[in-house]
Amino acid sequence: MSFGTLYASQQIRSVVPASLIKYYNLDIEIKNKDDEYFRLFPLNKIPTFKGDHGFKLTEVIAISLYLISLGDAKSPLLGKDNKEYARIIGWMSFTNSELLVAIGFLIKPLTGNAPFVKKISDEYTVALEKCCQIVEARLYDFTYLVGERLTLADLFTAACISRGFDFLFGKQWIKAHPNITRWFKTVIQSDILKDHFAGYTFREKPLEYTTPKKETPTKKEAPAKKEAPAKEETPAEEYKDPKAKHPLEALGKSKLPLDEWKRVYSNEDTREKAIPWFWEHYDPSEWSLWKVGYKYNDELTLCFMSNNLVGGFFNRLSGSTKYLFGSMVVYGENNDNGIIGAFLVRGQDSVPAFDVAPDWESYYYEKLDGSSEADREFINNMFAWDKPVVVDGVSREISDGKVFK
Ligand SMILES: N[C@@H](CCC(=O)N[C@@H](CS)C(=O)NCC(=O)O)C(=O)O
Repeated sequence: MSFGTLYASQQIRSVVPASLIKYYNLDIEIKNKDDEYFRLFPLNKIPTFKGDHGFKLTEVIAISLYLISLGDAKSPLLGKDNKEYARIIGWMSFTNSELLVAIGFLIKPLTGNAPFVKKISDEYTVALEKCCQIVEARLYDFTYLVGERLTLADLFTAACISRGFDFLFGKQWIKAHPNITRWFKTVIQSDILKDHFAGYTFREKPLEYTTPKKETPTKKEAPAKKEAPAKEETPAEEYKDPKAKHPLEALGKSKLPLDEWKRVYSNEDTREKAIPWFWEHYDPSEWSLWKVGYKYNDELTLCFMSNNLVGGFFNRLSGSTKYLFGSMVVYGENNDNGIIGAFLVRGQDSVPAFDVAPDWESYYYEKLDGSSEADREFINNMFAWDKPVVVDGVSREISDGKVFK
């Protein structure tokens, strides 16, 4: 009997619910956000659960407890008595609203999801260390958070703290926190988490924020080749079913050879050769064209930070490299800029190609018509970066940009 649907993503709070479903072999479909999700869950956070007869759950703690109740209502993961049960909830709440929030504020600037603000970083470095000291002291006295047995609190806290190990905790941190490290290594090898964390490696040094180099777009210069995303730039290692295929694979091979287009674009003069090649080979029955823009331009500050945001978005889109090509520019000046671009997308829908990036909803997607003169001109300009872009009727200079290829 199907119990329902878990809406999950690659973000960290999905790890425990998805791992529980697999461990207990529950008949629950794990899905990315779809139209129904948006209808049912207006807060637009992950994870959420949809059961039968209108049963809905939000909040990772509630969802995890419910999933265990379906798998094994008497599970030792829920503690041996009501005091342990209450402590499990206490630790999970602490992790969800204190520890993970501090980690989140520290890693967002590193992954291009927020501008770097030293004051905020300093504040949360102190807050995170305070949280870690509490956990470290607890684990000095006990094998696990609640006592001598593994509970749901350990699974959830270890999953969340992995984001710290992914980005922030190097060798020195590990030396200073031997109990958290010992406990973390044990918990990620537990039957429930071991598949997700298989082959987990620790970093040598914390990732530090570096001001990205400014790239100046010029008409003739081929945009820099896309480098493989550095581990630290990609908030990967979160829930991802290793066997899951990209949904766009189902569309089969397309006539337009995307790799060849990417080569033509990189090596040939954009206006003279690449753009004519593009329109000669573009087939609207197989591919669609999209205007993609950032939704929160008002919040952007320095141009290089906006460009860094685009870089982070592109890194997180790397799962769709075979199905996407696009170019995004930053227009305007410091404290008055915006992000806009054009994309070629396999299929007729933008969602399957873009929702591989956890931050895809920070952008809007407007379908373009390749047979319309105005839309063609917009696309050509976005590919060539050699003219100002018209946004809301105002012509704006392009200051920076990146190409997804
Ligand atoms: N209070 C919620 C928070 C859920 C949450 O913030 N989820 C993150 C992913 S780990 C999310 O959906 N972020 C997207 C956003 O904030 O827009 C819970 O504990 O489940």
